Amino acid sequence: MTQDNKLSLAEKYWDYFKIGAAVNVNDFSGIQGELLKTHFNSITAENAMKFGEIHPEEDRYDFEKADAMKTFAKSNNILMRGHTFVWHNQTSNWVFTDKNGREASRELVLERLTQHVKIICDRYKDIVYAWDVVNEAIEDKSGQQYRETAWRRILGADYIQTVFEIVKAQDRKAALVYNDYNNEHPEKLEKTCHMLEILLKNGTPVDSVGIQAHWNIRDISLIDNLKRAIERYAALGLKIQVTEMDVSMFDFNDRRNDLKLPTDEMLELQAQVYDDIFSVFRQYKEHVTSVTFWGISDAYTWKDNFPVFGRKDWPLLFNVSGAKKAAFDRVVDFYE
Ligand code: 9MR
Repeated sequence: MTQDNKLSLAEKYWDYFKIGAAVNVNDFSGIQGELLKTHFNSITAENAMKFGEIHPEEDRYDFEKADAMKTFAKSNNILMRGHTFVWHNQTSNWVFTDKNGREASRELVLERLTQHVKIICDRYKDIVYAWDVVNEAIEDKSGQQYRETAWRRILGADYIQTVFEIVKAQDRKAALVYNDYNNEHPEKLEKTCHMLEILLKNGTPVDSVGIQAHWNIRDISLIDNLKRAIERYAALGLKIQVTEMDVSMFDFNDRRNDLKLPTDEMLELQAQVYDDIFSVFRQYKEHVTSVTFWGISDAYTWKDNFPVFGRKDWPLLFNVSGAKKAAFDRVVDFYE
């Protein structure tokens, strides 16, 4: 198969959904920058817009990185996803602490969150088309519905609805997303639908489910699970955004750390899995509105440090030199 070298992933998927990548500020030049400009029409800050990064102290915001992202996006016709407002990670303790060092009251945390959301929305809503409003609020442990977090403890059991309403009041246009990992797995899917049904029944302004899609090449249930999940979420009237996709070479429980390069068998299997996944996304294009990779090329991926610290992984469509992998060719090889 010959591929046009200039073929753009985002252009190929123009009539389907946006194609995004998670970025850091050093991605805007060199090979990563070229890949972004050619193949992507959406970016998500991998870290720069998380609460603790952009608002490290009560009276101090650090907009530098997020502003640089917005500038890059604007000059290249790219839109942004806003990631993320309410999460149990990467949120500074000051948010939950009062001036006497005690746990802050509900009223104080609400006031701080509202102010934070207002400032971020005012600054970025001209370019942000979707906000990850609440991230990873479902508990992984069997039989438990919600993750116990400071947000939930302080704001109360209906905090998710409250947070969506706060964001809606500041940005009436962007899609508001509930984002999580493994939410295509049967048990977490049930928990997520349970939560969403309650939210929708109560009139919560939630528009989309974010399926993070931290996947791997060995998961034989993936495609069935994915189809079922998309159908369930769509049946609730919600759109689906694929928010953090990568397809690791390693099963989650595989702690091997002896490979310098991916094997041919791995690369071929990865190409097949990506092919299958994108066929599903295309099949459900009425419901899927964006597909974001959690990185640009294998030159840098958070998977290099998770779940095995320092183990190289190769989960994306471009290799460590920025060249297209077999997976890329398969993802763009369709005529419909
Ligand atoms: O990729 C992010 C990594 O650089 C950070 O160290 C980590 C900190 O928690 O967060 C990673 O991104 C996460 C994302 O924000 C939410 N879903 C899971 C992602 C991978 O851990």
